[in-house]
Amino acid sequence: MLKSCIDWSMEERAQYRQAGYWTDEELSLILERQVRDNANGVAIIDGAREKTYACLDKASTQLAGYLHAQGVRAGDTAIVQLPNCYEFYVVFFALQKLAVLPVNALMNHNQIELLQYADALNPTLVIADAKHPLFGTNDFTQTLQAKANNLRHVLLKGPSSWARNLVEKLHASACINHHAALPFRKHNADHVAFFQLSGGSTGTPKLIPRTHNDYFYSIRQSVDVCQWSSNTRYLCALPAAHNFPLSSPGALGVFYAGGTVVCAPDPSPSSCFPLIAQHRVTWTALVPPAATLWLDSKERCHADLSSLAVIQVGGAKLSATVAARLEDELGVLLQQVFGMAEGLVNYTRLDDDAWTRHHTQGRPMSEADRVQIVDEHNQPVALGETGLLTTKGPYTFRGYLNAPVHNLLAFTPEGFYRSGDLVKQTASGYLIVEGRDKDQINKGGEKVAAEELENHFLAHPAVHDCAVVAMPDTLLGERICAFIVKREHEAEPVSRASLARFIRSVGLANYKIPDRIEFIDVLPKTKVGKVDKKALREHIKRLLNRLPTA
Ligand code: OOB
Repeated sequence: MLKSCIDWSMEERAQYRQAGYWTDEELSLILERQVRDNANGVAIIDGAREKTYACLDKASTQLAGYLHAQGVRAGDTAIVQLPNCYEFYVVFFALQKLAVLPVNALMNHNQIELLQYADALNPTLVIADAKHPLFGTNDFTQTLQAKANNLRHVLLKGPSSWARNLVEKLHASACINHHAALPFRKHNADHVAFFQLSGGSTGTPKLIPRTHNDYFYSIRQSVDVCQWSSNTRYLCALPAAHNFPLSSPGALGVFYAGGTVVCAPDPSPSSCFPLIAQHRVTWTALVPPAATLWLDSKERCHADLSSLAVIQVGGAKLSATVAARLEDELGVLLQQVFGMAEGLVNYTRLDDDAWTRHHTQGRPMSEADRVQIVDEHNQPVALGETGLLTTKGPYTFRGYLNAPVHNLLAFTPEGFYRSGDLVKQTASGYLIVEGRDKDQINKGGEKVAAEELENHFLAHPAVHDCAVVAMPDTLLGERICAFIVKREHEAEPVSRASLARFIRSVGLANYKIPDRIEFIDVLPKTKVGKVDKKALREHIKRLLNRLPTA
């Protein structure tokens, strides 16, 4: 099942190996190398805890040993939902050592999202946080088990009345015996290492298989572009599971370079500024709204940010004004990062001129990245013209898990992934993101598929039709607006408040809850009969600006 979703041709595989992009190394080797060369280097700072590479390695081996003793085996799948903390990385490497394939859910994912992942993966194992509302009792686990009949093991970080404690399993001396007896063996680096989450534009989110070979290359190449070393002290403030802080170069890049990850609970100035000062942080990664909050924060006057050399910003379009302010007012270098969990990552380079750093979203990180900007007929547009970004390369995936129909649409006939972004390219190969041609809302870096929300609204008896669109927002860039056509002749007229309560009750991640609900008599249609979302975006803009509607 898993192999069938990855489809690099034999020629490409041979070419990537020959060029040195694919080295047939597993991700767990990142840690193994540091244990050999830098065992006492501090890998992770999490609150008062400072963990060396030796500790991280030992804890992940112990956890792998424990899980193996429980019957968890190579090829099994897992759902992991942990906050930014030491245990996130222990679990990541433990599962890599065992060749168990996890999907790392975000902490703000709720029952709908976790059930979708359970449906897609039929996991053997769930590792989550006891403090998450879903795991306070075992009710939700039973619901998960009804979807995933393989599910046999639940470990929770923190005390729980009903599940085993993850942290105890990292320290239990009994594990040491398992450690000695562990049958770790070399795994095939062409195989899937884990699944990334797609931002999605369809009703159900898609899982992105990432192989050891492709992901390892993206980490090495990112470290090279960013010139990281064992002196790098990286503040992980965005959700640890996201591709940006995990591998661009992110925490795995830090571990590859032998530096230190400092865990922040969130990207707010009040969480981050003291950590930067205390641990002399040198790099961090933010989404645009967090960068604006940093600039406008009162705490900035008293904060010591002098160690911070570079702030990376990505996940959504950064305005050139905020870009310039970041450098001027915080005294850092800005690096724009335009990436996607599916693969391709673009960086501005550290020696780029100010115009390039402020006005472009960078260029592909690898010479092997192939980028074609095309029109709706898949024909390349002229240089400098806006078109659809399509891409192919040694670390860009070749198909979502178990989604053959969607995959036909997601790739060009030549196997280029259609990212759904509207971009133009400068003469020197830099990309400028101009917009989007996918049915998605980008709420300050958090992606919401319109169709998923529309399907939930349509399940309400008083809703006849629904369309979800982005509306402009000064801080987040975009927020979510749901246009609702009420069903005629309903005995009880439905109110905005009751629809808002309904959508909150279905169990979606909070960031997907619409910020505004508008009633409309009929959804406008395009000439070919599709819902005219452009007209709806204009309509909500006029309402926001209190202009007369068309
Ligand atoms: C990152 O990954 P995803 O998978 O959450 O989202 C990818 C999408 C892109 O297709 C694009 O629509 C948007 O997010 N995006 C940007 C952007 N970076 C991502 N749009 C404008 N400017 C940017 N700088 O968001 C991601 C993955 C790895 C590194 C950085 C970001």
